[in-house]
Amino acid sequence: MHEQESGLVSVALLLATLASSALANSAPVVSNVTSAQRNDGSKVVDIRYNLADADGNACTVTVQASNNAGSTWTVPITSLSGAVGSGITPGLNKLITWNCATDLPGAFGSQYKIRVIADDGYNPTPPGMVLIPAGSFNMGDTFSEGGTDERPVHSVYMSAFYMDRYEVTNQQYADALNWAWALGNVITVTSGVVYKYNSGTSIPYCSTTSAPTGNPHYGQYSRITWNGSTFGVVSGKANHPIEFVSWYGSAAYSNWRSGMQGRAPCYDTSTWACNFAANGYRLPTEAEWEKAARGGTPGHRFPWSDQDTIQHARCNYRSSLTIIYTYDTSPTSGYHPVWGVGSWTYTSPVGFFTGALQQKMDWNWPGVATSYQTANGANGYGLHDMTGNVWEWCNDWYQSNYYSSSLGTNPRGPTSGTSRVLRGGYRNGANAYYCRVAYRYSNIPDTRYELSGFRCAVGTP
Ligand SMILES: [Ca+2]
Ligand SMILES: [Ca+2]
Repeated sequence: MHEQESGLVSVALLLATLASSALANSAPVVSNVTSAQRNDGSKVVDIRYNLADADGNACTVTVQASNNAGSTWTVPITSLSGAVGSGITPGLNKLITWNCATDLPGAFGSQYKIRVIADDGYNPTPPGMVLIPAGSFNMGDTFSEGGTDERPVHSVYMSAFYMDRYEVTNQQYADALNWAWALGNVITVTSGVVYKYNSGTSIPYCSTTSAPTGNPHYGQYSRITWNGSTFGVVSGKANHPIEFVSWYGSAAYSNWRSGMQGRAPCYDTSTWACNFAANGYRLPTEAEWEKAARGGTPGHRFPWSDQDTIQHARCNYRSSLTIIYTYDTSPTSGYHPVWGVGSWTYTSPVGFFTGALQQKMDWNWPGVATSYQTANGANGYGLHDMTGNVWEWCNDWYQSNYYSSSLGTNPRGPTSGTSRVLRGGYRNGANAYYCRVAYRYSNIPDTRYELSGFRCAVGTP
């Protein structure tokens, strides 16, 4: 963005922002914005600009005005004609005329600026996602209190990417299963377990409620239903995270979600290689996950930056009963006081920990309390549940000494391995130690135990 100001007293001019950067699309660019007030007594202002769009999209052009040199853009500016509104084709020296005497009768000032914005209709932010800006961060255990695999701390530069604001939910997963089922030859359901089509039982994706109980299927914990033709979700669990999903099932979902939105799939489901150049959904790399989890504020132990301690009010985890971590300052111990009950603890709906006083009648938790005061568990990027609730699969193979040889820019993990990375702790056996953003966990990619879920990322071009 750059700006120019005209020398006129009553109106200045400035310009050119454009908002889109694009995936499979070139963003429009506004340039050479000028504004000049006619000196014929009409008070009409002529606004000129150039509009370019490399792939030729017609744009919707809007104009904003500021009377305080750009601090705010709230001046009414509606009496416009010319190259403004929808269907504006790219070209040079586009002209908008503003009858400012109509919008601003009697106004006079030297701090006016005008901004021209062009939108080619392409939304650069995938639905449900947050842009994690490019930049460097210190990855690893800056407190020197974790496992040796969390060190050495090393600086990593990450390109911008998008990250899901929430863990992928049961409803999202069931919708994608139905989409995949309708395609045919993508998935098979055998004894209540969803497998990759034609893989026998070697590539399990997830279990449904009719899967066998216990290891390795854990059908009793599934919230996905199957009636022989349609997948659904157990009542009340639609906005809870999918769990007991394998790494394969997480990667496959990423492809289905891409297909549902006309994006190119990232995963080759024969080799499970990830094409990072594709514009579709994928699992975050381990470095992307940790950068996102840190919320833009370096050097903290948990996703939030206002404290380096953890409590039940902020996330769904198991507060230490016998092992004492000084940073676990939860006044309640054991399972979460409203999401755990008896010998089991349950997922919380994604984004539950907002700082609101939550009511049992709204959330139907298993605990007996009728209300529960949460604290804000979102981080600086607005991401929720980056610690606790469910473990989150990452794209990378796990290697304990990887940090000693990690690339300094966009590391993508070792080229092979036996286990895939899991991050962020969970709600059952994991105490505060496992909830630290630096903690690294892993499991073999077909496992559905360990209460594992995931969220997706999308790269930027
Ligand atoms: Ca375009
Ligand atoms: Ca989580």
